[in-house]
Amino acid sequence: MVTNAEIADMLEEIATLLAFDDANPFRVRAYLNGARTVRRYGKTIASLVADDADLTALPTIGTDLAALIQEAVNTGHMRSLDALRISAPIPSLDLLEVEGIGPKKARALWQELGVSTPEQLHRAVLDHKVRTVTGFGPGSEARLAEVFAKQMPLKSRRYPLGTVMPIADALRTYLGTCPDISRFEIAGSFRRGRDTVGDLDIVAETHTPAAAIDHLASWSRVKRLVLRGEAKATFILDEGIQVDLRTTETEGWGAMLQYFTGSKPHSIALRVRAKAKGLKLNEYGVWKGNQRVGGATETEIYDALGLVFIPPELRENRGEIELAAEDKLPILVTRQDLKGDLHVIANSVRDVGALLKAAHACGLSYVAIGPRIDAKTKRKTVEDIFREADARCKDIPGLRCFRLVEVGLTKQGGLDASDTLLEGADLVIGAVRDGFDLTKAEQTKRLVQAVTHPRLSILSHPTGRSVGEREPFDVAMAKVAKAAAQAGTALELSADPARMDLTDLHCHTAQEAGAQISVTAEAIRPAEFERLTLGIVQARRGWLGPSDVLNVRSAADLEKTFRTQKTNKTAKEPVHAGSA
Ligand code: DGT
Ligand code: CA
Ligand code: CA
Repeated sequence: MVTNAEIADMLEEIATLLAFDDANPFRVRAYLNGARTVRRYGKTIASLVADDADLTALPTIGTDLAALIQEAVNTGHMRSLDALRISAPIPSLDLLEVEGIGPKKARALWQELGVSTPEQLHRAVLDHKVRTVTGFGPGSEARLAEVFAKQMPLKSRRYPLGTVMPIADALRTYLGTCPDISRFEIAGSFRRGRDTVGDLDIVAETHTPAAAIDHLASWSRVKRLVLRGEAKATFILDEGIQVDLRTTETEGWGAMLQYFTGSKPHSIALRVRAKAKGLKLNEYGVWKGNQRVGGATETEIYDALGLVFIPPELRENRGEIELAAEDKLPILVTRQDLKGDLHVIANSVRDVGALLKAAHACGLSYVAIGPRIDAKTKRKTVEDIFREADARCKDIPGLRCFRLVEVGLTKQGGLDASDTLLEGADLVIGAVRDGFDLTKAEQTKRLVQAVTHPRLSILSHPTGRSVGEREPFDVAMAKVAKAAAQAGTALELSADPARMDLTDLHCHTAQEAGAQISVTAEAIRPAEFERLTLGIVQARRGWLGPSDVLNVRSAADLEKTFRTQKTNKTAKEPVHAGSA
């Protein structure tokens, strides 16, 4: 299926290629606006097309763009883009990936040197050929040499946020001991809370940049210093992860932090906005002519651009800038909002006590706890765990325990366990454990069937994702979420760093369909409740507010909900029964 992002990329590429061709700027803008609409549209455009919806009803989408989008959904291509690629004044857009190369420079490099890829450009820089090209000189050639030197340890992999967290903590502790650094922040995708990060980007406030760089260079966990400039440096840590350090003066702290936090698309959109206001935004501040009108804090930057402060998790150019202009940003859920965790796994009586203590110690006032059930699970095991949970819970004032069983789903979306195993459970969680290779249609049908099952309270691992190993499978999430909302079943966001399922975008889709999300640490060991912070960050990236999250609700409220599900739902026909 063609995703919104892919369609938006195609439209953007058309805009870029047209810009190369000196096309009418209004035409270029029309494609860019269309791309933005598609990118930040909450539902899958492909499903709109499948439903024969009128795309021109969307803002900024006229008949031409609608036809292109339809073509992309139906064929995976836009023929006019293919044609542009052939006729464009440069053979590819790859050069634009190089820092400092825009359309004009890329065209000059192609026309005057025949250079069209970053590799060819690197060679031309080393041969000192670039300084002769229109728009370049020895200075810009040297800057490019620096860019390539920095890119040498190519970011070959991305690291799950959960893996990076302890490294980041150690780094923070170490930087905290540096007398030359008055303040610092880990910026980049880490600060935006992406579930994987390519590297760590540190912004450090200092009056003595060289000393700050020396300090980090002498950290025991730094394997080597890759690049050193006056105000910045790049390191590789023992784990292989890259660290970029940028230093700043106090007056420019906010500007540098904003710049280095990104995302790039967010920052580019801010720059366009600055320009429209007769201002200029760069990593040193917001400027009116030669005068700096903002830069000490991020709030100052956003304020100068007529925006309220935008939380880092939202900075992806998915519509947050437009909302910030109207002071209509969503209120985002916080860790403090969470009152409980509804998916705590105890597979044996032994595990129960420590898990309950840990849950209470980290401020939760309720948990749902119980075993993962499979074909070998005995009724007695489940009963023993339930009894233990009831008994231990009584010893912890202020903690309420729900009895939980986690069962697998069949490929048809039924529960893969006998009814007797579910007896006595306050809630049943259905987990996708297999069947990752079903077609999109089969998967959608399966999950719709599952969420409408009378006994199901929460759907776990809704897209079968495994971070870095298995992409979320293809499923019409909007449909599943809508069915879940109707049936009163929640979808889960597991903060297990290896899962992080639902993704941020899927959370947003679920929210728009009106479904509740259960944010869980999926703890099986006491220390794992800490993961809830990772889950909250991802929920915020999905624009979720307190009212979208099931375990923000009180224990009393949930008790009522689960009781109704247990009684009513058993009697009620599932909404889509018989369609399997
Ligand atoms: P990552 O490391 O791949 O997970 O993603 P980021 O977002 O951390 O990207 P990174 O480390 O390449 O750069 C850190 C931030 O610096 C990025 O979010 C925005 C800013 N930045 C980097 N390159 C550019 C650029 O060419 N233009 C602009 N406007 N900002 C840039
Ligand atoms: Ca980064
Ligand atoms: Ca970086």
